[in-house]
Amino acid sequence: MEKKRYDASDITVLEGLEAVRLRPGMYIGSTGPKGLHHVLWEIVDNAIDEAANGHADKIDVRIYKDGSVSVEDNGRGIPTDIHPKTKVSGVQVVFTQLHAGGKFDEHNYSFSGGLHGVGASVTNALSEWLKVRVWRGGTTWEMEFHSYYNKAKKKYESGVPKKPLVDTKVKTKKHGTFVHFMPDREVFATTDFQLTTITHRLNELAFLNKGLTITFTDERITRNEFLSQGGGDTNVQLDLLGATEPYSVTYRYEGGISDFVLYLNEGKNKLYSKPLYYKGEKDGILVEFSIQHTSEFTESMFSFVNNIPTPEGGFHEMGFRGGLSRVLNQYARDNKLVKEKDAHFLGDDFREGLTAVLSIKMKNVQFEGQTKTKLGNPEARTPVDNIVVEGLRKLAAAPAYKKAFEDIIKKAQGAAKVRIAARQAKDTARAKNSIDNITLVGKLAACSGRTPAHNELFIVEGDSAGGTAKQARVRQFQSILPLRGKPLNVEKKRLDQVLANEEIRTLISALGTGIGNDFNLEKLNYHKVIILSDADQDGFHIRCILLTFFFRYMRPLVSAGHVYIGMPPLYKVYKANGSVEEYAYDDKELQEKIEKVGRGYLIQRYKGLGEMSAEQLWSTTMDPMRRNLTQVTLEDAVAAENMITMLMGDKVEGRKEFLNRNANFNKQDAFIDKVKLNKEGANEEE
Ligand code: TTJ
Repeated sequence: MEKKRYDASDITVLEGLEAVRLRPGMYIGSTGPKGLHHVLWEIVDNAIDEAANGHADKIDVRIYKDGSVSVEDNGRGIPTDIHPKTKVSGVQVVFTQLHAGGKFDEHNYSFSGGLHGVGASVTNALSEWLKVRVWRGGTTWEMEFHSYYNKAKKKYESGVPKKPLVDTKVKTKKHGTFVHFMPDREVFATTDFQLTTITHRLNELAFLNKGLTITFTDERITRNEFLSQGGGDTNVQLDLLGATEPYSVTYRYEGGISDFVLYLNEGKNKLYSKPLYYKGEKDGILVEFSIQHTSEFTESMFSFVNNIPTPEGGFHEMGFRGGLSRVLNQYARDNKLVKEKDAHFLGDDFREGLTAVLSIKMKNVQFEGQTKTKLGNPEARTPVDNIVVEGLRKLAAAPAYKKAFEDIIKKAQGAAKVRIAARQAKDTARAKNSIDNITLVGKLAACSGRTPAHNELFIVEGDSAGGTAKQARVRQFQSILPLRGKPLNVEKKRLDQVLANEEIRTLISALGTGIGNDFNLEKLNYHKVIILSDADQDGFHIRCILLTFFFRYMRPLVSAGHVYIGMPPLYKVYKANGSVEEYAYDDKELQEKIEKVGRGYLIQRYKGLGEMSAEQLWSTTMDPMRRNLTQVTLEDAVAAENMITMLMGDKVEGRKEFLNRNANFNKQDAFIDKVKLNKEGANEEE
């Protein structure tokens, strides 16, 4: 280390980074996979800002073989001149000065994805090394930082400049910023960047930033490795020319969020082919929305604030819904599409089959809710409402959209009719048998314990496996709900049909939360809801249907991480004399267990849960100490939405292909992969 003098401001700066290093969770939520990706998003956000302000139109993200990652933009470049106040370069300020942005404000940082804005210095503080290159004013600047253990002081020094900012005098016409860093293995539980996590988010960012080109390259994997591992679109075709090139993908959408809507509606029947799109600004809030109706019955709303997803909704969505409902009701009246004496449509009527993307930009954002992904700024409501009204009025006046608006009203009329009929049917049914009143829950074998946080509900495929599970369980905290046959495909049903299904009603009342708008997570009776199905096609289908149901009607249950997939073993490796018994959950593990058991091993392959004894089911699948549970969380609602449409929707081709490709059930199936899985306990840090 070269000797360097630091002035007073440097010292507070370094102390700032030390604080980050000491308590990373305070700044990035966790040191698990989420936190790891968070430090990358901090850097990407800076480049996105530069693009959003019109100074860059290209961003490249690259993962290297050594696990490091870089982000490059073609913007103006971070300022390289000396900051008069701190007496250090702009580059040094950016990477060593903790961003002021409200990180000590309880409401302003989030533990669950979404909220960035703690600044590039946090990434620096949590990196083994970080290198910056700036192309600006015809020359190339470079600077380097590192973190290391200071033996004399017996502590880590974090994000310390290794080289000052230097003008390398390498002449260039280029302008932009390149940041390359290695996340610190001492900090993160894992430093393995996930290709799908990154590509999903980059794709989303490309949708949200019209015309921006984002490329992603992963040098850890070749194109053909990627394709043969089931990546890419449904057409898996080995690429002969680029076979050994690193996997690389480019996202660019001229249509921005309208292209996003088209992407979400892929494979659905659209009422009109061109999404409605409008952008406006009011009271300092930028509002952009795009909508398209399909023949489906459910609503798919994806909202964003400052490019951050807000799956829990909030005031911007309220404004959107209010504006949409008002302007469409008005349109129906003005154009005599409804009779004078007819009742108004309800907002719900206009949102049947609606796919919408709403993206707003505003200052001083407050995130709230279970997962801190709900916009809590009431001042966002009216501007969004007004711009939706203004935009849809303008669009409705254009002859090209006349048919679209008429079809929207027609669809709403259908929805209103069913709503009124369902209400009447429900009122009659409620008198005898209200959902809130079912006390005797079908075939549920309820546990005796009364502490929801300790209780587990196993949803088991089939009566026979259900019977085994009942024998195996610990009655104090484990409940068993056997499902006979297949519960109905909720994707294709209206709410009233879903509620007519007895198995689903049993499930709803067992969970205790209610569904849809009435859903209340606080009433949940079981903090672990475990789907236990066979590792075959039927089991896969049942699992998809249940996840679809949770996704559609109990989404917070999934996003709060209460849903799990139980993983029964596929094989038993044992000796005939009974001296050893080992279980394997996939083919790789099978090989390991075969080696472990040694000569004279025998293999039993389990075809279904029903083949196991109660003792085996307990020890391999139900015992909290030994089982292999996988948590389902909603990391990527968009991917889940698409996957569900493909698996559960009307079009058959994609599904067949998908099922063929994923016929190897030993692997995590791709649906599950899109929804995002964590090993039990893996996210219980912080
Ligand atoms: C600041 O104001 C003067 C002109 O440049 C502005 C700026 O900082 N632009 C900028 C920063 N462009 N790109 C960045 C950037 C890019 C990456 C990849 C990482 C970071 C920390 C900043």
